[in-house]
Amino acid sequence: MSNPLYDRLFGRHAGQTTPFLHLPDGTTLTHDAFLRLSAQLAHALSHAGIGAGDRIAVQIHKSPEALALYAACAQAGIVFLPLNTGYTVDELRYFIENSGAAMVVCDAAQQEGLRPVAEALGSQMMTLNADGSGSLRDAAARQPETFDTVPRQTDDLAAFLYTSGTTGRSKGAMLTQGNLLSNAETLAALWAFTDKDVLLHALPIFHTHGLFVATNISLITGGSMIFLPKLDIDALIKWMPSATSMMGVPTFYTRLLDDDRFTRELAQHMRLFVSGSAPLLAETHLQFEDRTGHRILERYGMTETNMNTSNPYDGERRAGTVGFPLPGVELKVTDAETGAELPQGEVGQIEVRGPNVFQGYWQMPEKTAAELREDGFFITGDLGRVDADGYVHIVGRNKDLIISGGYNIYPKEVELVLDDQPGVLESAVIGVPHPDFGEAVFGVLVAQPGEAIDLDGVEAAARKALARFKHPKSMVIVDQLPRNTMGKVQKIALRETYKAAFQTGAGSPAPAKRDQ
Ligand code: MLC
Ligand code: AMP
Repeated sequence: MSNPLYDRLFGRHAGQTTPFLHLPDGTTLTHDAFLRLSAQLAHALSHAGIGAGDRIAVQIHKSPEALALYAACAQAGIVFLPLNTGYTVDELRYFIENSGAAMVVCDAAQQEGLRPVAEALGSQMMTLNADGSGSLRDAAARQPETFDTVPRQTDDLAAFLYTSGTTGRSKGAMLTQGNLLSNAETLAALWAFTDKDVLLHALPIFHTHGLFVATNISLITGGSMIFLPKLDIDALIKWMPSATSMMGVPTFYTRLLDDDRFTRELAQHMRLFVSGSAPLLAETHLQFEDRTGHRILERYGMTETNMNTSNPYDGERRAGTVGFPLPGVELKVTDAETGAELPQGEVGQIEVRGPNVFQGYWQMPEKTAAELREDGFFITGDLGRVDADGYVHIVGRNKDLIISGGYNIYPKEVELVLDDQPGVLESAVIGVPHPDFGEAVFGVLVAQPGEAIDLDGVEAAARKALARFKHPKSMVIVDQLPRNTMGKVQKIALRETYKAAFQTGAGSPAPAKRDQ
């Protein structure tokens, strides 16, 4: 019996002493060494009683060991649940509880904070630190370097990725082996990846982009990755001469363009630059071409669907568009009210169907039914149109969502925290243009009659409750929020009012202030 995900991404490299990970200290981990490490981790998990179908919640820094844990889960049939390293204990409690994770793997620094959460739920705890040390690694060190792969099928679950919800409650998107494999195979072929490719990898590995797009493509083709812990422009510039390709969110490209050392010569040998997870401004696309002669290849995806569309590898990569539906993926633009397909060229909600589309939200049948139609089309919540040449344009969102530096923030989640603070009557959280992050979180607060709001106190509360990237980068206090005749807060009007809030100094947020 086989295990398609493990066999096709990992197992095929057994015994191969070709490089897999080039690390910042100049060392290299081969495919074979990586697999031996992952087999040891699989034994350690199995020894702890974690087996096929169990979930493990993982909040750890990017490291070869962290990636090997993903491989170990694939080999042992365990459902991998990676979590943003920025999440607070308050946020993690929900994910661990909701997923029923049998084990929590975290950095030692988080262990004490998370222990009560894990204990209350009966989840085991192990640690894996940024330097690869920790109790999981210790347990693995004593184990054999081969592991009997647990049989799985393409429709077995491989991973849960939590995506925030419009009501403030996150939903666990269930992804099967087949979902991940179909996308990896399609993209590797479409973008002409081979075992000669060296991918410059500075994305986090707890989201679709860094894990399932970048890593799975490298694995399926047998290429290697320059595996950097995070985005650091000095490191990107240092390592670029050794790379053939790079993937990043738009902030990667704007930061590179802001650096004079990023020259045509530095980028000349590169084969491919890919952007996604947030809109790449046409202006950035054009500036990049002007500077380097390369056209960034923009693609469009989401947690629930992996990748849906891509600009062509050979052919015109059109600025401001996300290209064509991937082979095997159907895309239609529909009327949000009726669900009827709209004529070509009209703007409506984007729906997609294909082997990439997830199975639904974990234990949330109503939410699944609301977004995933019975005929298999998933309602993305993005608004777009298809032009006469077939290019898809994303023109907006039908969901109240902010995308900041490629991270999603649902305003409701932030508003719930702000509304809870002393002196706050209500709040509205909006996304406004930001030179570095594309969009940034901006909070508009209204005080209770006769009361004052302590903005420092509000910030302190946000620090406890929410990951840093979700915090308003600036807040204002106003007398009242603009509402329509139905009493609904007019966020469009607020976005218009505060659209220049971050346009003053490059990247530096305007100070919190009272708006008279
Ligand atoms: C960091 N900060 C952010 C932020 N990242 N704030 C808002 N949005 C973000 N994305 C905060 C930090 O906590 C810090 O706060 C301050 O901003 C400055 O931090 P920094 O050092 O400049 O940030 P940096 O570490 O360089 O990170 C920026 C980034 C990173 C853009 C490189 O956010 C990143 O790697 N984003 C990629 C996200 C991603 O992979 N998305 C894919 C999702 S999958 P303070 O106050 O402490 O100073 C998906 C599907 C698809 O969407 O299609 O791919
Ligand atoms: P996530 O939930 O983190 O997977 O984010 C998915 C969302 O990111 C999509 O629904 C889009 O709104 C947005 N997105 C991803 N890629 C692009 C892109 N190339 N252009 C515009 N928006 C994008």
